[in-house]
Amino acid sequence: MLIAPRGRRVLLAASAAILVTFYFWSLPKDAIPPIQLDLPAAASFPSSLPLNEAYAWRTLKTNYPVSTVAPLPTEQPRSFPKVQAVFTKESRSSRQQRLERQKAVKETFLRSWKAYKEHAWLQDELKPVTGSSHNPFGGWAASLVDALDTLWIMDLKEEFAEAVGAIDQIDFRETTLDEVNVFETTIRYLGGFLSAFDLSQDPRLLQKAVEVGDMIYKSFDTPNHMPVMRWDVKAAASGERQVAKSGTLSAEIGSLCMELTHLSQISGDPKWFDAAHRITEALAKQQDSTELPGMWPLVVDAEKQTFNAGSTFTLGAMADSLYEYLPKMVALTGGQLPIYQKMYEKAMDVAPKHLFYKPMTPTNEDILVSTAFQTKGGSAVHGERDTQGQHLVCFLGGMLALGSKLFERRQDMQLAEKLTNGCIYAYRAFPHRIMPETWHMVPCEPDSECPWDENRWKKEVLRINSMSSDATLQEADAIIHDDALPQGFTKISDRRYILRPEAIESAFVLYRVTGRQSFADAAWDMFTAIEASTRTSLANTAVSDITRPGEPRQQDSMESFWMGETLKYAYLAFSEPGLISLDDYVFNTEAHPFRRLKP
Ligand code: DMJ
Repeated sequence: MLIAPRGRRVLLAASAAILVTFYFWSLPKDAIPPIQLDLPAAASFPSSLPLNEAYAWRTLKTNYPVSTVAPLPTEQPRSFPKVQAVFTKESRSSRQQRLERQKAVKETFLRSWKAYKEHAWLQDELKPVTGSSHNPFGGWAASLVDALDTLWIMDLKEEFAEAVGAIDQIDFRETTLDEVNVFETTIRYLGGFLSAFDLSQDPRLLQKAVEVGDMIYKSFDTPNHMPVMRWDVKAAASGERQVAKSGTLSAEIGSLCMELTHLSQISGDPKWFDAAHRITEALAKQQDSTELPGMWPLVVDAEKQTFNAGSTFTLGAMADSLYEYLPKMVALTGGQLPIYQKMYEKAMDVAPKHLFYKPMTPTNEDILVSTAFQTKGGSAVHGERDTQGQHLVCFLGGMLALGSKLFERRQDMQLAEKLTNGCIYAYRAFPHRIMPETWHMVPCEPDSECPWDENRWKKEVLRINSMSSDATLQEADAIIHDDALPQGFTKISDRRYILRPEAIESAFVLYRVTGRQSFADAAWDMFTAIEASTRTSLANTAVSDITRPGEPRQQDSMESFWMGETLKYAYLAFSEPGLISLDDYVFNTEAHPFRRLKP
């Protein structure tokens, strides 16, 4: 069949693209010459970094070049008030108890690490029941990369050396996925390499950080330079034009700044900082014009760069780390970018009033829960606060404690304690002493003493479970019984516990910030409860229902944050306070500590 000239050109171009793509994705690993890095001394960042210009993600043609690249700020970093409490000398017995606890966490970590090594080496995750593996994060060894800095911090230097020795087998030019999550790739992989580099100064880690950074940078190659967060990586690799997505989660697009800025700080190449800073500027510009001014909606439109249209507001799932990164960016950059403090203070001036509630409890606990807020008719005036609490939002106490110290917002310290105590309370309320993913409680009436009222609890159980208005309290009793609701809880919408870190994270931060032993004890209670309910013959697993007595059903899943976050925070809660001091380091949302820029 004759092919018309234009058709033939298209066909030729298509075949060429396929060939290039095939070549690109099948390049042997040793085709990339090793990078010779001329690394700086630990205390300073270099002004330039020799790079492997031949690296595939770097050599791809840019479809939408940026006209100017914002330079990294050059202002002298400033000092901030101390974040950590002054710890007094501990007694012999407390020291002994602390070290025993620390040892127990390390043993749990080592079991998981050894099982990963034996059954899932270089895969993303171990399946801790069957001893198999799977690759939901690209197949780039997510668990290994996420755990690198934990190995270093736990002084497992041999294991660390072995793991770093294996990273040259990770190839970001190949993947098992069609769609890559740019946020997860950034916080787990880029965050993991950067932190391990900060701690060890091993150049191979920086080389890897640059490789994954180059891949991530390609996701910003769109007409408005906003990233494609759920990314067709193969289309991008073949040179196809791409646009950012209209439905983008605010947490995903809003929390790339720490990792990309730190990569620029270390490498001296400002392109990553520039890419992230464009997002920050757009968020800052629209912060006051949302339906709840000061906060951003849960879902934003990255294609049109509209960050102020939407009616759901939360500090929890899907928005969380957008807020978390605001004070953390200030800590990371030594205050070189005051925009982050402004954004944070505006958001935290608004959030407590609309999102926090005190739940009614039988013991009238002075605790808080953070939930979501829904605006009505385009404004917050007739908006409605939800009642859902979540495990994911338990990071919040730690964030508020950090912000309170950095910016001398004394009122926030109380909120930080009450929110953290809310999470500790919820852990202790359930039979396995672990909080499930999501649940509901009864909010106290504003300005009331909030004494325990059994009937009010039961009526709320009926309401939230959509029972008819004439349903009886006996019917509420039946729901409470069937759904195994602890007193004060009205519904459990997601009964899983999937080895998440957030509650132990805030207990750790509050311990370091206040110096109060009760927070370290709470971290210990959480750790022992988790260990008891999730241990398998190999490692630890997510469980499908943590809310009923009896052995929880195992889900055969161990996400990389178990070794990357949960066990790291647990270990640090029982370490000398100088180990990864919050005055020297700031954690990304995947618990990877980055060195803070200091005067
Ligand atoms: C982690 O991957 C990160 O903390 C992220 O911000 C959300 N939560 C998970 C762990 O629960």
